[in-house]
Amino acid sequence: MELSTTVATLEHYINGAWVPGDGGRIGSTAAADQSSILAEGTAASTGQVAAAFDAARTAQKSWAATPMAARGAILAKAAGYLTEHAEDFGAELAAEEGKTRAEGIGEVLRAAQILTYYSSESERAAGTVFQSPRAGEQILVTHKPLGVIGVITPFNFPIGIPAWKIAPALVFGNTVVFKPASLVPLLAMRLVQALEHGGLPAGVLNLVIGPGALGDAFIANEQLDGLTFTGSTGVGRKLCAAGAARGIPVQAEMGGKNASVVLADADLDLASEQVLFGAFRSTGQKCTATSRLILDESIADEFLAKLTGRLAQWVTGDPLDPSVHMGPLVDAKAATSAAQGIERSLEQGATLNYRGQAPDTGSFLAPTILELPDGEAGRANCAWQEEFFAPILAVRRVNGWQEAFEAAEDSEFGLSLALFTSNLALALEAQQTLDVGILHVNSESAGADPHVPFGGAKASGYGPKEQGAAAREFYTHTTTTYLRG
Ligand code: UN1
Repeated sequence: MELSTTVATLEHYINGAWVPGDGGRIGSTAAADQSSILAEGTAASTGQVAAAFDAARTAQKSWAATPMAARGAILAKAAGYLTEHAEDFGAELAAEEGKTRAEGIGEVLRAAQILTYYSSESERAAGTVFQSPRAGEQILVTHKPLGVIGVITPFNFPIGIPAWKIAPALVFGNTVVFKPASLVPLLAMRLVQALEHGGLPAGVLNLVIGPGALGDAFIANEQLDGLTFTGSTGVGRKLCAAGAARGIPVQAEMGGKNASVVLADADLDLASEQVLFGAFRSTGQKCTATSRLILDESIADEFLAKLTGRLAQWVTGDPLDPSVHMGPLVDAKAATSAAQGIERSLEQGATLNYRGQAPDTGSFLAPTILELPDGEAGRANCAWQEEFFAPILAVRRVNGWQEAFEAAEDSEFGLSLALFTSNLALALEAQQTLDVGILHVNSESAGADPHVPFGGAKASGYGPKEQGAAAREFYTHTTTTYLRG
């Protein structure tokens, strides 16, 4: 199947109608060539953001009064629509964002799976009854929607992350105003179309597309009852502070600088495969990607030989070509900034362990492994400390698990950690002592199942975790009722 050559029209979805924006011209181009226009239109104005919030407010009461099972049924129908269109939407996603077609299709199916999960959540959600210390009384804890939720999402999972925020928001009775990353508006439209197809009433979900500055209009809008955000730590912290100042909850999923730790007793074939996937799938553009590699000195050379041997088989190129393993970065700006990161790291004493092949055009970057010097110089290297969001892996060598764990903790971030060992006691030690939100033992650092909590520690996360039953904590608040007959 080839990608359609028609240029999609970008429109906003406000109060159940698709409308052009009142703002300036916007569009999206193919990540790979930075020139083929995939979608174009006009940005939403701040007035349209306000109209979207008003529509969400008006729709909220009757949406909350709609039986949860009926809300769930809409999500289930939307999931079916996405599954049916997974091939087409997945190819669009790959073209717009730069991940491979297989990864794009996988992400559309993942969004469908998330909608299905939250549809079924509508049959499970319950409150709690407590015993009372007083005779003739029961204490009930019931959950109510927060109200109107703002959803602000990044470019790297253009449908997966919106699905995992919007689905729980809706099923728990909230209405939504959604602003996707302006680089990838097409898949945001596809998700909204799927939910519209599912039968969502007008005003329940509103989509506004435009520059990052529209986010300021979200946090300032007086109808906003809660905001969920995924993106950089800098923007996330600003939003958290602004939310706290006006007394509304903000859930922020922010940066990562995730380590893979390979200990002396690890299965090196398995570990080298999983580190390859963790570091280089989706061109390293995941907050859960492996960007730090900690190797026990005794196996370091052997491990690196296995990893670079695998990497040498990888083809970087057109994301729509089925023989390609890694596509471009999302745009030329991202590629330039990552290439500058490599240069700075080399200037700070890193050595180039491996650099693969990639097309020599704007948004591509060859997979790169940097080996960092011992001691303080390695710790301080920018490739160890900064999130590049690119296919760049920084390596340090250590002696023994204590040094390895210390190195893993040496980051302001605490999202995900992959530990490769055959020693169960060390896996449990990591679980008990390392400050990360997600621990993978003998599997890659990326990935998240819809039914389990997702989120990080330290600078990686703020507020309740996402996904699974954890999502209810953010999207609802509780009333505790002391009930006497
Ligand atoms: C994954 O690892 O499959 O922005 C999901 C991100 C994360 C999602 C990671 N919020 O990359």
